[in-house]
Amino acid sequence: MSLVMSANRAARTGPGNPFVQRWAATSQNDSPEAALVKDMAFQKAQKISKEIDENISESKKVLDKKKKSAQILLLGQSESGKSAILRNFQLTFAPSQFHAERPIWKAVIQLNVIRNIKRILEVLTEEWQTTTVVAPNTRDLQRIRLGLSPLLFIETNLTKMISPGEVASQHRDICVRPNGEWKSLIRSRRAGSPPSGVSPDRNYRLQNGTDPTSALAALKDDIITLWEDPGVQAVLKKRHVRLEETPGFFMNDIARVADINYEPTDCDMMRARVRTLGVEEHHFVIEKGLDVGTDVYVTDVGGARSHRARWVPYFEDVQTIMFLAPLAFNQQLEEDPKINRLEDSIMLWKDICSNKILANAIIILFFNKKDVLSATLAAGVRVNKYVPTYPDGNNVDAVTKYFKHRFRSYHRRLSPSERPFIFHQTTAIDTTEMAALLIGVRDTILRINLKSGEMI
Ligand SMILES: Nc1nc2c(ncn2[C@@H]2O[C@H](COP(=O)(O)OP(=O)(O)OP(=O)(O)O)[C@@H](O)[C@H]2O)c(=O)[nH]1
Ligand SMILES: [Mg+2]
Repeated sequence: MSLVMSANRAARTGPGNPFVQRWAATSQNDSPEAALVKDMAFQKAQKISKEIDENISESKKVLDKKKKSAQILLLGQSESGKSAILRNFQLTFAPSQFHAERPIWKAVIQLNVIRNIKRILEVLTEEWQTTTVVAPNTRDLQRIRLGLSPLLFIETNLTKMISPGEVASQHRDICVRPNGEWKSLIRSRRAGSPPSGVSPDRNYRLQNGTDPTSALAALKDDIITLWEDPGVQAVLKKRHVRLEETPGFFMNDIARVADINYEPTDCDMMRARVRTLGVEEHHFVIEKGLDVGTDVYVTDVGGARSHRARWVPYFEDVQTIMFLAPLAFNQQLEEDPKINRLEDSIMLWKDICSNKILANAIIILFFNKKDVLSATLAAGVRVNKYVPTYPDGNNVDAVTKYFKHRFRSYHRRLSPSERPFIFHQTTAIDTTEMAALLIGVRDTILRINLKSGEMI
C-alpha cells in the first residue's frame, strides 16, 4: 500500500509532470540571476525525482518478488503451535538457515529447563511451608534445593541475554523482542561453552557457573533425583501442577539436555518455547527442490487475546492463512483461565471466516497437537464432560470428525464468498510428518494461487 502511495507521489512530483516542467521553464522576463536560481532548483528537483524513481523501482522489485512468492499468515490462539509450524517451514525449505540457529535454541531450551526446575522447587517450598508432615527424604530434597540455587543466577543471566528488560520469572514463558532482534542479541552475547568432550569436575563447573551448559551438567544428577523422586511427583499431583502439559517441558529429557555435550535435535528445537509478542515477519529462500530460489514470507503473530488487535493491519492482501486450532477441549487459556481453549478457537475461527477483508484468502485449518489430544483421551478424559453436545466416542478419529464438521460448517456459513475448506491434523513437533505435509501444503498454495491468476 505504501509503495503504491509513493509511486503516485512520484508521478505527481517527477520531471515528467507538466506542472514541474511549466514551473521550471525559464521565462523570457526572468533576470539572469533569477534564471540561474530557477535552473539550479530544477536540476535539484530532477535529482530528487531520479532518486525517488530509483527507490520506487527497488520497492517495486521487492513487491513483484513478494507477489511471485508464497505469502502465509499464521493465526491461532497462544500456544496453538504457530511458531513451531514456522520453524518446520524453515527446516523443510531452508534447512541451513534453520540449523544455523541451533545455538540460539539451545539457550532457549536451557532457560525452559531451568524454569521447569524452578517451578518444581517453588511448589515443594510451598508444600514444606504449609504441612507439618515431614517425609523421610525431606532433608535430602532440601539439600538438593540448596545445591540447585546457582541455577537462579543462571536464569537471571540467560533471561538478560535472551530477553533483556524482562525480569526473570515475571512470566512462565520467555517473551522476546519481535523480528529476530533477540536472536542477534544471543549471537552477540552468548557465553562460550567449554570445548566439546571436556568434562571438568563439579567444582570447576560451578566456579564457571555463568555458563549454563557447565552448570546444568554439574547439577544433572541432582536434577534427575529431584524429578524422579516419588514424593516430589506426589506433591506436584496433589497441588495440580501438570508440568508435562506446559510448553517448554524438558524434564523427561534431562539426562540428555543437561549433558555437557548437549546439542538440540530438530525435534527439541520445535519443542522449545518462546512466546511471540506482536507480529513478526519472516522471509526465507527455498534452498532445494524444484522451487529452489523461491521466496517464502511467513507472518507469525502473538496469539494471546491482548495481541489480536495487532493482527488486523496484516490482513490486507493476504493470500493464505494457516489457522491453528488444537482440540484442547479440557484446557483453559493461560491469559484468561475462565475461557476454555477450544471455545476460544471456535470464536476466533468464526471471526476469521466471516472477516470481509479476508474474503479472498484461502484458510487452511490445522487441528494441531494431535499427540496431546491422543494422550488426553488415552488418560480417560471424556469430551462430553466439557462439551455437553458431543455425542459418544472417546477416540481421536471420532473427536476429530465431530469438530472438523463443526469448523467446516462455520466456514461454509460465514465465509463472505465460496472458498475451499482445507484441513489437516498435525503434530508440529514431529518434524518428519510435518515436512511431508508442508510440501503438500506448499503445492496446494501454489496451485490455488495459479488458478486465481497469480503468477508464482
Ligand atoms: N506436544 C506438542 N507440542 C507442540 C505442538 N505444537 C507446538 N507444540 C509446543 O507448544 C508450545 C507452544 O507452541 P508455539 O509454537 O510457541 O505456540 P504459538 O502459537 O506460537 O504461541 P504464541 O507465540 O504465544 O502465540 C511450544 O513449546 C511448542 O513446542 C504439538 O503438535 N505437540
Ligand atoms: Mg509464537
